[in-house]
Amino acid sequence: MRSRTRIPLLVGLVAALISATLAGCKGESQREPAAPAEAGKAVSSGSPAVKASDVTIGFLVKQPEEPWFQNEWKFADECAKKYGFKLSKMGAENGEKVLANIDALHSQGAQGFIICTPDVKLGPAIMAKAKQYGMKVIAVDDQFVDKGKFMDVHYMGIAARKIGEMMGQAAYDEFKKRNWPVDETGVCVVTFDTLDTARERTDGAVDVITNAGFPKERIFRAAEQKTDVPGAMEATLSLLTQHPEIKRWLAVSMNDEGVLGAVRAMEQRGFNKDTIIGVGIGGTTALAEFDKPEPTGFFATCLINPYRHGFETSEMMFKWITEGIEPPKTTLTEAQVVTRDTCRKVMTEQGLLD
Ligand code: FCA
Repeated sequence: MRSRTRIPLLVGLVAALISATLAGCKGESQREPAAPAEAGKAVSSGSPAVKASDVTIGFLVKQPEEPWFQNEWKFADECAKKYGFKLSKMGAENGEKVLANIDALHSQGAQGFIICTPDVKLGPAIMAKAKQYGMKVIAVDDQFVDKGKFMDVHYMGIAARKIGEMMGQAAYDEFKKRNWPVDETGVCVVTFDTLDTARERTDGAVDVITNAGFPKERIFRAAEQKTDVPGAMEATLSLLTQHPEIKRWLAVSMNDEGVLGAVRAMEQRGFNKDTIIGVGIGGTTALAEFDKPEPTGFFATCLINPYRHGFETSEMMFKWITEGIEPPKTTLTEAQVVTRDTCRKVMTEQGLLD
């Protein structure tokens, strides 16, 4: 009889002791102040403490061959160097690669990743995997979408509509300056409407141009299958075939690659710097064009900032992991119009060139 009552009592005592010890431990680590994050030193992430050198952050991009993304990586590397964490740069050209790379990041012990997804509809699958592994996520450039709505995921992108309007205004101003006859002119809009940030940019440009009084029926959309130079070129060539009556073209798109593809297609059909006004969004791709000995139809670009999208997102992620500082939910970055004459100077001033 006696022994039967004594065993549960003992078990209860031991259990109480264990839970008191555990509570004590938790209390200890919760009281730890957040140490400033410095290379090699232990930093607190609530619990347990994480050394900067134990931090691994992934940076996945949908088009690693595009200069914009190479620059994001370059500035993310600078951030990794400054703080002493490991940066894992990965191409994420399709859904399969994205998911496989998140698995790989998990095996590397990564605590979080930044991603420009190849398809915004992958958002829910990406977040499910991140949750499974306890990883933090920041979406960059292209915002995740679930059932037609933006997801509530930390995001840094460009102020797409505003910058699109800037692009349209720059093209329209140059058209007015050149005194081109409206009835000889057309606007070629290389579109990628399934991506919100792309549609907002080109819609912004079209709105500004039509609001300025340019006839709607002279604005032509060319849908690209892929947001790169060949994709835009293909779309534009078929548009040009359909409209041989147009003698002068304005060209806009979601990025420099879209406009460059349009300009190359127009050149193939005999247009040149005197009959094309191309205005893009980007900077690095435009600069290579501006650096050519002779001007081309690529007239200007809206310079956006890969330092912010690469360095700052990485810094936000690092501080989130090590100090528990949650980044702002949405960060939208701005642009500035530059031309052949000003692009290199402004990029240098902004620290975007080596
Ligand atoms: C998108 C585009 C890139 C760049 C970025 C800010 O992801 O594909 O070219 O414009 O947004």
